[in-house]
Amino acid sequence: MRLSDATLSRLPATIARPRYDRSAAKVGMVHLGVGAFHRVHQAVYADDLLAAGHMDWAICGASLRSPDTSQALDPQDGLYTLGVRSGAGDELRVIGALKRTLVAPRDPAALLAAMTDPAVRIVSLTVTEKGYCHDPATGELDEAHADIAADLATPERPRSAPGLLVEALRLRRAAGFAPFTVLCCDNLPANGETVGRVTRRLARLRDADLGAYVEGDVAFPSTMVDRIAPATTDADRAFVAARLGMEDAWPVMAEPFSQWVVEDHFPAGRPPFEAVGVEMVADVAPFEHMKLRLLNGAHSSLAYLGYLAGCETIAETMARAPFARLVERLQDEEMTPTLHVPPGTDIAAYKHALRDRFRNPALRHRTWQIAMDGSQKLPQRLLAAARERLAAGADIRFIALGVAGWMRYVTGIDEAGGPIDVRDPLAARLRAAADGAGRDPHRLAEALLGVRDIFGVDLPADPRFKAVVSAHLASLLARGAAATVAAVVA
Ligand code: CS2
Repeated sequence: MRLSDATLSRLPATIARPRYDRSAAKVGMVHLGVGAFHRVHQAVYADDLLAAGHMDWAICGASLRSPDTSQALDPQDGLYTLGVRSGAGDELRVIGALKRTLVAPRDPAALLAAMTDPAVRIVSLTVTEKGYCHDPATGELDEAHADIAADLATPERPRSAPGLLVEALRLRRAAGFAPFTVLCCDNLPANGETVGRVTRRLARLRDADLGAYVEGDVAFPSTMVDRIAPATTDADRAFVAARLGMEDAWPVMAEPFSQWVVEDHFPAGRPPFEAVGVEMVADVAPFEHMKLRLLNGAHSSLAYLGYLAGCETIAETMARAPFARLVERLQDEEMTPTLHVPPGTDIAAYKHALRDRFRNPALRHRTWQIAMDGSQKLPQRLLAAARERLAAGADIRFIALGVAGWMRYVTGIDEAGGPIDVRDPLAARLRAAADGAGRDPHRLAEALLGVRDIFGVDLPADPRFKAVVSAHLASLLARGAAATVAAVVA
């Protein structure tokens, strides 16, 4: 038996499920990038909206690459299980907000038609940092990107996220429909502004008039999104099937915590997000900095250093006292002083809760998963704060340790001499830089700091930055991550 509309009533009574009439729900949002994060976060808020009777806000979810999600969820009528895991046990809930799933490369016309439907007033995105085809150091559109070149050559068959947005907006305008609002839900700095910048630029490269339209008429509110969601494993699938008494081809797992802060700028209209716990604010920046630097900055540091020290998960890394101490010192001494704490936030309690979330023993969030795509993550997670502190003449030794951990990691060789499966759009370049430099820490630091897309031109030119990063890297190469972290936090 498989989870679907027809089998919903046969679920055990303990499993929460949609109690609304799914057939009456209408698609009001198209989402690009219907992966695990979307399904544990935005889709759950949408499910709450539908349950509260706001029936115009179901989601049509699209994958931009792989057909896997659609193949798993199509036979299930878009239904899937959310497993919320904590030390206190697991709670399962079936989510009904995904009305339809599409696969962009298989049928781009169907996706563009969905995005052009006048009932759709929001197009949201979680396509990961690299999906925006921007230069991570400057935030500008990477005009040399293969997908952008392709989308300029055949704009009516777009394959990049910015290409899809531009073509759908053009079609809506041609049909006389109001534009949708673009809602970015990725961990980018000033995410709305960044997506707006690349979308406007691409529209302008297509034609000046379209560029002016996107510039003048389309809103790109910024957001801060937060919920930890490890990749689903076969063990999770088996566990969920046993509890449901039926198969679910692709359940998703998450922690209990969830937060969504959204800039309240939706000229095309929006659901009553505040009714389901979304914080609607005028300025997201303080929330975004707090989250990217305290959570993601610490997460990436733990991922590289923990992986090197032989830890499979974040919880395992946090169980080692020096690593937990590093998180505390990084957050308290170097990151917090760079923040404007959002009004109403108790920052000490926020950090305390964060560290508890990292310790969640039930989550099994792999260090290798978080280590992915470091070239796209480092600038907003670690380097922005480093720049501000260097400008103020302040110490950066804990931030620099995360950066050095990343450098050691992208050499592709672990501490036992085995290979590391480095996943990064720049992996080949990083590996070539590392191989060319050999194991001399100064040459290695110098070679990797030369990757401008990550470090820009200012950081490599700052002797203080280079000195502290190379000193950490020397220790990582000579003594390994565990001993280095212990020495730095002592
Ligand atoms: C993580 C994030 O994989 C990663 O890089 O740092 O996905 C993190 O779990 C989320 O941002 C939490 O909201």
